[in-house]
Amino acid sequence: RYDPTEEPEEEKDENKFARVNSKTIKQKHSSLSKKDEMFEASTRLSWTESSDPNRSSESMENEDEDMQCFEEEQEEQMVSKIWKGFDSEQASLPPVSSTDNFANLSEITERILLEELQKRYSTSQIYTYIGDILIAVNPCQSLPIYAKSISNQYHSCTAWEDLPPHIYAMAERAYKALIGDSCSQCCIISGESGAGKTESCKLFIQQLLRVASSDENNLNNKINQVNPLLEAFGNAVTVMNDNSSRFAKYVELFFSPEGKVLGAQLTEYLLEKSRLVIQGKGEMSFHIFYWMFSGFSPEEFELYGLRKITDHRYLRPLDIQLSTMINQENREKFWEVKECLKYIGFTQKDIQNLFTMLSAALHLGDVTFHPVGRNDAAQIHNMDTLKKVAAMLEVSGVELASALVAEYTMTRGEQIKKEFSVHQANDCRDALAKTIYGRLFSWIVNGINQMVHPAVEGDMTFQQIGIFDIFGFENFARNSFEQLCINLANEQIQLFTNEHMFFMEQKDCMLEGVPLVDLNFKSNQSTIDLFLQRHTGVLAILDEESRFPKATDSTLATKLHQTPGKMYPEIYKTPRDGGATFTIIHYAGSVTYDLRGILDKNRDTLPTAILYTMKTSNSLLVKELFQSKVTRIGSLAPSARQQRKRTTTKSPFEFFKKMKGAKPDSKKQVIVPPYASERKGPSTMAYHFKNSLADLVTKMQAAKPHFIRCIKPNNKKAPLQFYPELVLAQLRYTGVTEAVKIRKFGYALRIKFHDFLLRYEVLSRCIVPSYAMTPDDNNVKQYCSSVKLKTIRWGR
Ligand code: AD9
Ligand code: MG
Repeated sequence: RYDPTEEPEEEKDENKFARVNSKTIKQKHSSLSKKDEMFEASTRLSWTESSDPNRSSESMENEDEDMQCFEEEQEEQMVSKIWKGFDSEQASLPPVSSTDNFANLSEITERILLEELQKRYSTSQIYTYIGDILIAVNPCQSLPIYAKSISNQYHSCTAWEDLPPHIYAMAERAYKALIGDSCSQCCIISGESGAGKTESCKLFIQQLLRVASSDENNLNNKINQVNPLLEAFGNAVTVMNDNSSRFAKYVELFFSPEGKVLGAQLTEYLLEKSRLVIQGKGEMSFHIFYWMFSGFSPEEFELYGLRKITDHRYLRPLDIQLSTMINQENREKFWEVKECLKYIGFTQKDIQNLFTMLSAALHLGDVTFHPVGRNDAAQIHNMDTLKKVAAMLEVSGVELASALVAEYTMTRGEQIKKEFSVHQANDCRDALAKTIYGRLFSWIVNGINQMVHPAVEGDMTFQQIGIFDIFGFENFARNSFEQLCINLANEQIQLFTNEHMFFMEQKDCMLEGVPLVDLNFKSNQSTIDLFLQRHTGVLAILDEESRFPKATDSTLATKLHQTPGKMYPEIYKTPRDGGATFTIIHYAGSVTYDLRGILDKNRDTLPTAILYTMKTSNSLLVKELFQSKVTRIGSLAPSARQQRKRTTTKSPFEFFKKMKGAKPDSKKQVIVPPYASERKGPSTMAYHFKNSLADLVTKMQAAKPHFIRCIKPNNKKAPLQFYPELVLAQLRYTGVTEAVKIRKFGYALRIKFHDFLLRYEVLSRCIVPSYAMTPDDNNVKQYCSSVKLKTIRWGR
């Protein structure tokens, strides 16, 4: 049993961090890499700095320089890790070309678009603009276009068209708009699974951090470390992507009025917890498990009671050779995760607790049941394993054992015991493991937020740039509740993008009297209504059925076929046999959903006895994960926590409202977004999903959006292979072909009338003679308001 009291609680924050790092790094790897040496050197420096007051100022300056070098080198190495083979000396951009912006093409047909995109792709020009939208075709290989020198070029470039299209240009746009218009921005990245959304998100953030870093408290590097950490716990190998995000995230970067990054905040949505207990064909569990088994030392194996990866049922996919997952690459990744955790600020104790929980979840998966007695009630088969789990969770073994095999209810003051069948006990065990994993993930995210959150002083308000990276559209052989949520989230993003691109554009053009061509793009609003409508939507009916203990897959299917099915016959297809499936014609293709087990997934409840057992655990972490009201984040030492003045927020939404200008109250304690089951209203997955979607839309609507559309060129993850049909399907369903039309006919190039007048002042003689006599800004402003013209548009 791991004793959390063994380590002294009150070690001093930064010094402790430095000491822990330095100590553990020395102990751990006998052969240190260059990065490790640098890291060790830096931590040693920060430790000696505080412990030796007699050092000369010269040596301190040298150390500062060393530290700066180290940070710069670390950032470059971080980039090179993402883009393997990267070499800043070879960094180069393709030349500017006439096809950089498709809105400027003189002729537009699908064929031309496709040919141009393919031509560009064959010369590694993966980025293309359509007006101000960026298309990014996944290169499926590292390209030398992300070096710092290239970042600088985009940062210092004043005219959009002077450099070829690039994700850095998009980040610059958002950044310049943030500073220039003092208005929050958001970047919406969409595309199917494996199209490159997460990589784009990383690059976008990287550019912002490079140009706006304040480098206080190593914030830049800390934020850079967030992604690898999240990916370790939230990403997995799927048939579509070897590093598929199994959650959606919204990253907000907060800026000072001068444009310096002050901190970040992360919101995670809908982790696919079910992956922990079962994986589809060709798919794997979350990366961290394979990395753990590759990287644990013999002592750690001993400490967490683990031996071989093949011993554990949850990690035993039928069709993948597990032994291949234990390798040097994964070993290094595991070390990196540990370094990241430490670097961000998790204590040694936090990290040990974290791996104890992960191991407990694995052992829990190995607990099996057999039927006994006349009613075939479930009985635990392997008590030794159960005891191991109980010891790791620091709960009573007897209580845990009885909570896993029976439910207890109170009727007329009497406690009634209802024994589980083996099937029910299996479900109960898996539900507990999934809850542990899901809450642990939230705990990590909350911990990260605490470390990278901006310090708030006085009346300080922030502007922000938010970046959405969601899981891509999915269509597997069997699609369940997870795919339904993922695809609905994609529909919502699609609707937002459409609304923005088409309807706003059309409205603007109509107001300004610009003639528009007929666009045959169909809105997907009805698909959103089909799912989200109150009372009659798919999710409302699912919630209603989930309240009835006697509801079954087929009663649910009948209700769905009869209500939303009848209301939206064009999108909702009932199966011929009337069975427990339905097909939805999504914007990206039709997907058949299997309703089997969906009610249980939606209920997502743990029996009260299990909750009680967890809440009474002796482990601070388990208690924290299962307590009713979350009152603190992570388990930072109090001194470290007190060091930061923070904003108070009860939900991501409230937090957002505060950041929009209200004065945050820095005295109160930080409250994290409550865990799923503790929110008001029904504690179903569908309910929380709806809330998350609403939150997502509010965030998107409150900022100026920038769009990045990621395209997958082939299904083999192979470089330089461009399958026109696959790409065309994506161009069509994401409305890219129509977007080109609207951009072109809506006049792709635009400039504010005010800026136009100032810039083309010399031409104004013929159009505004009185203005030309006194060309100053006030006159221009007056003239602009008198003609009520906001924008000048032109095209070819
Ligand atoms: V999912 O919906 O999370 O399953 P994403 O996020 O759209 O998916 P991801 O960003 O993970 O896809 O990209 C898939 C793989 O493509 C990455 O692991 C990289 O190997 C590869 N990729 C994507 N973009 C780039 C890039 N700009 N340069 C090099 C890239 N490789
Ligand atoms: Mg992703």
